[in-house]
Amino acid sequence: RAVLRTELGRGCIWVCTVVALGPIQTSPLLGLGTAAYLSSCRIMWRQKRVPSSHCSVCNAGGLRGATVVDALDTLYIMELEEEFQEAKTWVEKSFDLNVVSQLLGVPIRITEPSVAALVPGEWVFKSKALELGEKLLPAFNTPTGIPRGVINLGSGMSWSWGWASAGSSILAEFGTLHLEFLHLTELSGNPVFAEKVLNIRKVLKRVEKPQGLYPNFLSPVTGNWVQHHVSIGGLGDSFYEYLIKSWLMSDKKDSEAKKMYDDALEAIEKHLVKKSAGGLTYIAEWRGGILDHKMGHLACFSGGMIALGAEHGGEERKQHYMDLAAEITNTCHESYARSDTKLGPEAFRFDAGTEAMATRLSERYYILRPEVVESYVYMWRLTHDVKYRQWGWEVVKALEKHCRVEAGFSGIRDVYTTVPTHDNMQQSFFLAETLKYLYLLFCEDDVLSLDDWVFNTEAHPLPVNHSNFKAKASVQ
Ligand code: DMJ
Repeated sequence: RAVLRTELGRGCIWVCTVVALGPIQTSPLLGLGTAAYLSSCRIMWRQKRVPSSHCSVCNAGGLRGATVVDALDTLYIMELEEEFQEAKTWVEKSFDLNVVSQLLGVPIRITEPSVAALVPGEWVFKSKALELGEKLLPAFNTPTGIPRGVINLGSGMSWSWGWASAGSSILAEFGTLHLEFLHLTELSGNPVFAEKVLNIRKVLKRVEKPQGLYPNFLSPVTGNWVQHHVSIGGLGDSFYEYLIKSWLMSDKKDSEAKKMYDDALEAIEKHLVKKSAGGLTYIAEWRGGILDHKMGHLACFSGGMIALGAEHGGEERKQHYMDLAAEITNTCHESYARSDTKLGPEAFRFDAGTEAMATRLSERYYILRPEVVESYVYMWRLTHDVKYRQWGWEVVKALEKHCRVEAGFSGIRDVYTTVPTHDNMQQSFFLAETLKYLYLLFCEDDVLSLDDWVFNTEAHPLPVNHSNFKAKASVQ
């Protein structure tokens, strides 16, 4: 490992090495992150330019430098000390929070709470996190307390996405604040953050749910659904993830979150989970009662989520959900295995004889997304079935072969051709999530143990909270 770090420290790119895939003791994979980090972020900071041919996205969710911020804890976990210190200095001196920002994109990417937890002495991260938390609060000033999707962090003005029907807020956005905001209350002792997200939960509990399902669009004015599109992929995904993770982060005290998760999963299984003619289990989307037999790459996180929730059910229930999690993860692996690049498309379908492949040109791209390897990590940690490491290693090889570019890693426009065209974007979640999950897949289980840490939807670890957070919030 030390050798690898030295190599990586010299700017060596991607160390392809023979990895013994079998035993749990397999040495940690390697600091994959440095390739992306060194070439993209250093180019951006030091030379003050991003090569146009291999542009790295250092902005996300409206934040300049999102890649740097998003990568912080990955650098720390990979023990890349020099890079971590460099990134920390940048956060301290140059990270500007006064920008127009996406409500979801910001808190999930801000690694400060994670880093503050990982490195308790690093208070620069704590103060930045709290500053950001304060700046997000005006978005909650709506009749229901459901925040709007976009906010100017400088002025405090907020508004809904232009594309969201009838000024609605998005389930995966306002439903993906819970972990971060509770942690902000923990960090600051200020109950206001917990109050805001507990109020969101209250609104969601109260509103009638069609067939027990949660549609993706809710009015922040009336607190009613605006249209009936249900998806465990884009627009809905992380809301479900945060229910089960809220329970885990509360050290299993937050039984309300667990109940909401259990009920939601039961409705999803009843109405959306299907099996293809070829025997692949998938989760369809639902549009006012009509099923769309499509699964997005984003929905592939659900294998890991269901496995994580299954760990805590009774024996029979646990086995049932572990089987479901394994089947969904297998389907997502099939979407990779059936492509020429061995990387998966943005969405794949199960209709007209198609199984786990994209049928539309517009769905053939891969933008370095993490969800499939995310599920491999949870499945590996919870079953120790070696196939999950083998599948992860297939991804490592495919990334190296098809996505590696001069300045880091790039998405590709078509996974079904072996001469793919690069999109010249390195999304910030590639460092935050994809590389971190690949790294953890080959680590021992006690590196960020699932007993002690909960990963937020951007793979930033937050500590399991052993105190009773609800006592700190005054919401009835
Ligand atoms: C990440 O930014 C987060 O995981 C988010 O919840 C949705 N997915 C992207 C990466 O694909």
